[in-house]
Amino acid sequence: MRLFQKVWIVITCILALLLQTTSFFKEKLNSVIYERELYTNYLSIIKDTKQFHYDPELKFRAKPATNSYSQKLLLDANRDVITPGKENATIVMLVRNWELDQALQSMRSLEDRFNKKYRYPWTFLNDVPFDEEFIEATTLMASGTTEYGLIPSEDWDRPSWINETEFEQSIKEMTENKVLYGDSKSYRNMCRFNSGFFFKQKLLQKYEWYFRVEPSVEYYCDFNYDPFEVMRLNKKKYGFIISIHEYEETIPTLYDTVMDFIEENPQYLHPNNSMDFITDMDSLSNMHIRLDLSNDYNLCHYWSNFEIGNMDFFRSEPYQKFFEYLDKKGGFYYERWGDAPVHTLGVTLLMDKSEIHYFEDIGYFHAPFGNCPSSNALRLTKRCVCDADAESTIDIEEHSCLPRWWKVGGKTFLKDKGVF
Ligand SMILES: Nc1nc2c(ncn2[C@@H]2O[C@H](COP(=O)(O)OP(=O)(O)OP(=O)(O)O)[C@@H](O)[C@H]2O)c(=O)[nH]1
Ligand SMILES: [Mg+2]
Repeated sequence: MRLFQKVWIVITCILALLLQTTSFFKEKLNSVIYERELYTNYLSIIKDTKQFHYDPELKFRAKPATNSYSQKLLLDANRDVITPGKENATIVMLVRNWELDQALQSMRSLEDRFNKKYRYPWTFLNDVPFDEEFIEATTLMASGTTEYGLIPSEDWDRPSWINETEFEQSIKEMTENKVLYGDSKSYRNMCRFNSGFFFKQKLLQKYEWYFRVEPSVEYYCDFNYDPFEVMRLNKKKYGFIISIHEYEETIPTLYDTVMDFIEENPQYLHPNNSMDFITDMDSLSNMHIRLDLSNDYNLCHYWSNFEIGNMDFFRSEPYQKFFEYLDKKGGFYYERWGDAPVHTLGVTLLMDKSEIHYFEDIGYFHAPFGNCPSSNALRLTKRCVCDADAESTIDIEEHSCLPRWWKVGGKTFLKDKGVF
């Protein structure tokens, strides 16, 4: 190759390189200019907004007939700030290994909506040992620490005083009658465990407060506060979201057994109990279902798949005696007593009515029902993703006992106590 050819190739290469570098810098410059423009635009929008005195508090200010939970908006100015929760509390999930995906789904939802800012510890309970896969995935999903407890057989399995023939007969009859979970032996263990043993587990001894979570549930809204702290500050001991009617065929003798207990132990009946909530039979505007009931119990119960509560109540003498009495009657096995009506009857009769709290503002779904805050202001400020008018939103549907709770417990919210 001649010299001038070589020089020509070198010059061409340099020119190509220069051209490429220039267009690279030009692109860079353009994008900087574009970003600058966006920023200037953004500033001018903010400035305009200020000129119009935009004030979300004014826009959403409480209306005379509001049922909003709080006078102040629960806007979260420090959405990403972590201030670890200071309450003596844990989030509890009773769960099976094969429910890992569903457990992770619930965890992700609760972490995003609440716990990632507080990092409360999670406690997982199981009647068989958790496997490695479950432990690894849930540990990584949790923002707080995690602990895994194996439930002792005496807290889970059918006790020795249960008559096997009578038990098998009940299973057979309930299966024939297509009673929900009537054919399941393990479901009965689970209900008995949740009624009288979860708060006795070794891992839970160090805690006062618990937040019960089930697999496959969803939390529709940001919490924007620590519910454990709110419960403590307001002297609450039991918090619920959904209240519905129980299937009567699962608890034919539960109410009468509870009444026998109260008759024999009148000292345990709280003077300010909420008996009216479970015996009120008035027809309310939302009640179109006919309840052919065999006793005074209207079947209303707090749906226990969501609970935020104080375990000291369940550990107290009145509840302990109450549970032991029920347990000895065997209805967890001869019938199919659920932990929801058992907790409800205990809370209703043994707890001060003022210590029960309805969490109106926590959006929640456990198939097939949910709660979506009815206040538009709440839904917006708490970034809810739910439809307050959906069929699954149970609060004023006919199956819901909430209007009865409002009637008995009063339709008052924390704002009335000046907490927020
Ligand atoms: N470890 C363990 N957990 C159980 C068992 N049965 C149920 N659970 C858990 O107990 C809770 C309640 O059980 P679910 O099956 O959700 O009962 P449910 O809420 O009445 O009914 P669905 O949610 O409609 O199925 C859930 O957290 C389950 O994961 C069991 O045999 N072993
Ligand atoms: Mg469930």
